[in-house]
Amino acid sequence: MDNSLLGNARVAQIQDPHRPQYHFLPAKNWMNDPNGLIYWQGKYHIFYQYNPNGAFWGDMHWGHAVSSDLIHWRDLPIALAPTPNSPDESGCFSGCAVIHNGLPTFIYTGARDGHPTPQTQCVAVSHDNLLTWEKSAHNPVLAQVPSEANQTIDFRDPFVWKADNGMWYMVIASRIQDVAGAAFLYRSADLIEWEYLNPLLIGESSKTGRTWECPNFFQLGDKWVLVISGILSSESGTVFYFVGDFDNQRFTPIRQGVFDYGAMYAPLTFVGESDERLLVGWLRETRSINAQKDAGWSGVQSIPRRLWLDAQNRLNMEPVIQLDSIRKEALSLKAQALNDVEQVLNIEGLYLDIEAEFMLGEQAECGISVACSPDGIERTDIFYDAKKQRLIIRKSSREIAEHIVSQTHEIPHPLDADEPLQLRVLLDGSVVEIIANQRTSFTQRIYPKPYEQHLRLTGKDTQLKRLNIYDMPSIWQ
Ligand code: DQQ
Repeated sequence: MDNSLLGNARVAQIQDPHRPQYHFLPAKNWMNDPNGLIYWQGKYHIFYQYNPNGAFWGDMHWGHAVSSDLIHWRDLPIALAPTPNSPDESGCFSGCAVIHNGLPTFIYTGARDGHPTPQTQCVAVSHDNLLTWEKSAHNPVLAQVPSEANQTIDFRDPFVWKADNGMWYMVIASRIQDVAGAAFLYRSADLIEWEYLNPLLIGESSKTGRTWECPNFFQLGDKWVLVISGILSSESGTVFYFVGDFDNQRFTPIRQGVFDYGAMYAPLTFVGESDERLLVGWLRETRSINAQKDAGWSGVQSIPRRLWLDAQNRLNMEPVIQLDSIRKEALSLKAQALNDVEQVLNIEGLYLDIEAEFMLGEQAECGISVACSPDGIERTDIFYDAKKQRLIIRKSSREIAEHIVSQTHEIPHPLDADEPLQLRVLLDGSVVEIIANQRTSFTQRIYPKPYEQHLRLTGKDTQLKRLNIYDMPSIWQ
């Protein structure tokens, strides 16, 4: 067991302005998907895909940290490591945690390169408060991909829940060869013997990806929600959600949407202390592999978000309220008209929580720009165009070249009649989590230079209702 994470000195981050200071990431090396999230005996546990050998993907272990408040984390020893000559000899891939017979239990994917079924489902149990994990002698508990998949390669990331009838249910992400990404539904009494039921959902390849990963399936109110991560190309993947009805083991979506249009991937949901549905997602790096290796770290987890459905069955979200307790108010602007203004705000920094609300005229264009260089040329704009009903995220930077390169994303964000635009922006070094009206999410990664960062406020045909900006401390001090 690698104990190097214990008592780590999380000091180096101060010298690295791109390293987030209030989002969770390990002291060093590579992290991707959140795994096995669970609230257990008064504590939140996060496990995560972790490579102990460096800041690059490979040799997947499960890292582990614990928290009382979902904000401050304490590192614990690695929880799962590949076992030679076993179903997970090439890696312990993603999975979830449940409590079975009173014991914390992982259901995860074992990877075995070169094997006819290289991805199989495995079980591990903890007898010591989630610190060490004993792999089941029955592993793999599920090896066979349903024949209708017409492939035996992609079959991973089990998500398990207990139904009211006392049975365990599981969805596994996969694909149907030459068709699209798919999620398969299973049932079990003991987490060991699994019965295949039917596809829970089959996507459309051009819209939601040719392979699905990391499914989540859970009830919110009287509806059910499926969240999946869809591989759209070798470079891009997007998190989608479906809302619908679940009867007789069949899921019928009535609405679908994009959960995050940017760098978030492979989120995992779980149930919090007050039975609320929470979600944590991996915020991928968008800089080169060499830059990640040079930094010595790669991958961040989002601030946990609480989920609910609004009256139109749109999936709504907000950062957990616990985040408010570490904020320090830095600037607050009162209501005012914004007519063709771009105002430099009297605040600097890369570690902020921003809340803004705007009433929009028909011609309104408004928003805030973060991480602006003093001359205003390098910047990340988070704007809204009322005519287009779109959020416009534009990054202008020297990240990839000596000259300024701009990247623009336009995201549909229709507002209801008379609905103000609300923006929540969590800026944390290289992380920009943007949530508009608690339902449209875009995660941007930025690696700005130089490091004197300003904020700007822009508005045309707009009434600013409020702008509150908070300084955010390091969670590691
Ligand atoms: N990451 C894991 C897989 C999962 C993928 C491997 C999604 O289990 O499908 O590190 O990012």
